[in-house]
Amino acid sequence: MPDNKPLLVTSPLLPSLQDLSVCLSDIWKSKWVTNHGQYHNRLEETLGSYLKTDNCFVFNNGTIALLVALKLFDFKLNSEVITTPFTFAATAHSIAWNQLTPVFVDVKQDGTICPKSIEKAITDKTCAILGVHVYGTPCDVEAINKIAVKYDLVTIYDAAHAFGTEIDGVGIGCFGDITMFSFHATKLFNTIEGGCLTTPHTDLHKKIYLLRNFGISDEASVLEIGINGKMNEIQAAVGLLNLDLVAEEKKKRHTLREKYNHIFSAIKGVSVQQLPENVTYSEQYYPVFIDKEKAGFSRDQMYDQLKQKNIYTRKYFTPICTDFVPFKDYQIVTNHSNAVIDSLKSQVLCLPFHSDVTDVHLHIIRDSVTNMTYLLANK
Ligand code: T4K
Repeated sequence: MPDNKPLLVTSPLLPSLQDLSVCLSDIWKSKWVTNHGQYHNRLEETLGSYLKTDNCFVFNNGTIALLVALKLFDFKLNSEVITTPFTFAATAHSIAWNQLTPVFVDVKQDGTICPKSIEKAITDKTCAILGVHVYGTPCDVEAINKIAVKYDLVTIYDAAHAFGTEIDGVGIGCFGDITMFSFHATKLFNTIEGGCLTTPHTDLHKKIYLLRNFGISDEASVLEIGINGKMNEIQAAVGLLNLDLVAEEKKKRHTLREKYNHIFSAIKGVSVQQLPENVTYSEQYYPVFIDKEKAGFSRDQMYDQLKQKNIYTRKYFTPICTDFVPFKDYQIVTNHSNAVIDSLKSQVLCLPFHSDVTDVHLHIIRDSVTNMTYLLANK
């Protein structure tokens, strides 16, 4: 292992300290450090055009942004929100924190929410669909939109992994009624902690603005039960600086993706993420899917094997939400004879995917997996 340093699944993209200190001096001089400052406003403007959405509301983290997205529509208490269990806990928690009921449905083979299972789960209490563009793979936005129109449902997307994803040149944040992006340190574009909402509905803008800032409309009036979702000036400065670095990091990850693809094309039973030609990769994660029968080894064996070599992969997203204590009694609605998620959750492994991954690391990964195939076949 180069330097014997552990190789982690992700590594934050960070601006140079020199560049950051220029911004910090400026912020210090201005003495305006949060509450819709200059850097905050500039980041919102810049991101709006980067994401091709015209509008963008930045938040102090993605989870608060998602809480606000769900709060916007004044859903009746305990209404049902159909969602996927194949996601980070924050997706389901945001529903429950709004005193709404998550209804978990099955996924497609690519890990995104299954439209047929969504339709099966609809009841007269359903108010919304919350899909997740997991690993930057877009949900079937067309099919979901048809269902939403047919049953008069709100469509919310969690695009925590899909920063910069486009379908036919259209920003992923343009689909559905509202979309959340996460800018956590583990995301390719990050503000250390942060996130944003985008929506095509201009009539929602004022309410988002209010909900993000305690519902305050002016010094003397509070119009909504809001929260403190504001991004501070230091986060925003990191964001503006990082935005300049994203293209280069994406290029490096694209090359890394190709190298990984090449390695796994020679390994039976391991498949990789394949997006349709009209969709761009967010370059957020590099998931592989291990079919134990075909590969001769399991996902967990690969995880352990790489860990022994100081390479730390992650089983995003195993356990799934319905394996967690708060949701353990929830069923998964499926339109398939065997729930797709049951096999998917034992197959997926996210490999280190960032520009610190070197060719030496790749050789270790390739050799470890190849040796595993050989050793297990000759056991
Ligand atoms: N929806 C989805 C689909 C999401 O994936 C997420 C977040 C959200 C909603 C919520 O958005 P935020 O509220 O977070 O903006 C991490 C992140 O904390 C979380 O943001 C992310 N998803 C999730 C998929 O991954 P953990 O528990 O895996 O984090 P942790 O601390 O184990 O770190 C992961 C890896 O990153 C480790 O190998 C170490 C490395 N790392 C981490 C940090 C924090 C670093 O190298 N430097 C760092 O500063 O949740």
